[in-house]
Amino acid sequence: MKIKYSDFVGSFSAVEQIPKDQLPEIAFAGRSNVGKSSLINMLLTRKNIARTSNTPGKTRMLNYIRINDAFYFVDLPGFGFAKVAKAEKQRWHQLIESYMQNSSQLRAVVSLIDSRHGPMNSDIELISWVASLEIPCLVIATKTDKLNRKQFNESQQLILQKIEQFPVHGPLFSSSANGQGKKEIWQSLSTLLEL
Ligand SMILES: Nc1nc2c(ncn2[C@@H]2O[C@H](COP(=O)(O)OP(=O)(O)OP(=O)(O)O)[C@@H](O)[C@H]2O)c(=O)[nH]1
Ligand SMILES: [Mg+2]
Repeated sequence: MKIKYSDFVGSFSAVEQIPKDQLPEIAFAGRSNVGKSSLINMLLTRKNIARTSNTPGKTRMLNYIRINDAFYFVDLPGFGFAKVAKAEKQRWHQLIESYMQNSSQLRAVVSLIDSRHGPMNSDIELISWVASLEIPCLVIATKTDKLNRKQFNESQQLILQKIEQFPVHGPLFSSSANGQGKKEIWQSLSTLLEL
């Protein structure tokens, strides 16, 4: 897919506020710090259109990025990070849940997993829940630049084993540091967006 332009549209803390122009949406979900915002930047060849941080908990709202005036990427808050206050975590969780249940334009959820750790319980919960909503799901394992070949093979085996029971696409593997996976991910997203 050729990216002509991408614009940051806004951050929304309630589903009632999200854009209503009927463009299809792809949402990026996963644990805090897994690399959701970094992957969006990598895919769009932008430095910081989705804001990233070393400190988990950077993304706190539904962040909308419009691409080619044709579709949106939605950068979601992360889950599972211990240092965020419990009430705040609950609020993010509810926001993600209500978004996934109510956005009529959501075409697929990209479930990001850290390739060094494999799927955690919270990742499996998300995948299973997205499947129960009958929303297509693409699994992407991030940060492959941190693995050697042996670790990469092990990671691939482990992820395949843990997700095979779910009706998901992937796993694909990515590195926002060296661009690995960009082409394959765009191919998969284009299919999911029917573009
Ligand atoms: N080496 C390496 N580092 C990465 C990669 N992707 C993300 N990071 C780093 O991981 C940290 C977290 O990245 P973010 O993209 O902000 O993670 P996030 O999932 O959006 O986090 P929250 O918004 O807090 O939920 C940053 O320090 C990134 O530079 C990758 O592919 N390789
Ligand atoms: Mg983020």
